[in-house]
Amino acid sequence: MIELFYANTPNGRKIPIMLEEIKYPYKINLVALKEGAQFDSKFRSISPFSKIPVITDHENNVSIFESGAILIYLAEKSGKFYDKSNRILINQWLIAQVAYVGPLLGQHHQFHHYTPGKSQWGEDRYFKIAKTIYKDLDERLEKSKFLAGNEYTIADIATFPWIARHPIHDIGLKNFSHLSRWYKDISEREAVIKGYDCLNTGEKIPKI
Ligand SMILES: N[C@@H](CCC(=O)N[C@@H](CS)C(=O)NCC(=O)O)C(=O)O
Repeated sequence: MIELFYANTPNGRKIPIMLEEIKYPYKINLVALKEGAQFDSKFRSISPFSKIPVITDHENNVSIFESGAILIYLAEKSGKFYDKSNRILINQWLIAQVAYVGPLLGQHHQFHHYTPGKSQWGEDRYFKIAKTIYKDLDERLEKSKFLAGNEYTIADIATFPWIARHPIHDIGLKNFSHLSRWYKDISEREAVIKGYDCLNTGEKIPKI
């Protein structure tokens, strides 16, 4: 049994999607971020930066923080979505997501969506970067079916929930035909639909 410490944010959603894809049973512990539950000392003992997601794998008696590390752990354990012969490429696209795509789109969320009017500089800067990320992903997906080649991998699982925030990005996903094709394909996967709504609240993946 995997215990998942979760909130329904883009980083959070990566993990139930992966768990559904590999068909592992899991139990969700909701971490109420708005109420500051991430700063609880018990939670901090498994998450030193006070962030979700975290998993505890009771079979191996191990807890793992950082979404990329969790995806790699689950991929190695299940033998899925992390083909040994393609790891150089998968690692690049996975690390690009956790180190660049996520954090920078996250800043765009903050300045453009959550605190508009606070800083024109911040709004302009991260809007421009977010548009560049869309363009660069689109260019990649023109050449490649999935981010790391022909197969769906943990790099796609990591990136998808960030693009699923496209309605608040105001960039126009539909204008990026290759990124849209990739998004639509992934959003129709049964495991992705289930993992996205892992709290069973009827939440739907935003359409293009
Ligand atoms: N690099 C981390 C980022 C995790 C992260 O930023 N989680 C956010 C939610 S998406 C969080 O827990 N925020 C709570 C806080 O900052 O207090 C990962 O990929 O797991």
